[in-house]
Amino acid sequence: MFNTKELNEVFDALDVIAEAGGSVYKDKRIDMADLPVLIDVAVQAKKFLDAVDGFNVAVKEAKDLDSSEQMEMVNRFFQVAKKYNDARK
Ligand SMILES: [Ca+2]
Ligand SMILES: [Ca+2]
Repeated sequence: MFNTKELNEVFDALDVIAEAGGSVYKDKRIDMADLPVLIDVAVQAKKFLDAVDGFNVAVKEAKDLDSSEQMEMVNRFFQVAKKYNDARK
């Protein structure tokens, strides 16, 4: 049986990317003003390592979700989209 540990780590990384990406591209360009955001992403590098480490397990977890876990993952997906949209405001 699988849980959603590795999947959640993937979503944790996507959260960071969505938030930073939305913020950086808000003005349609990357410049020095975006540096603090990019540094913040770099500081959270461990989340990316965690997401990559065990990604093959995350795929197996995705194929083995029960209905409540499916809802949890759908919810996390929409959270990523929301973070991106909010960061662009
Ligand atoms: Ca920018
Ligand atoms: Ca992982």
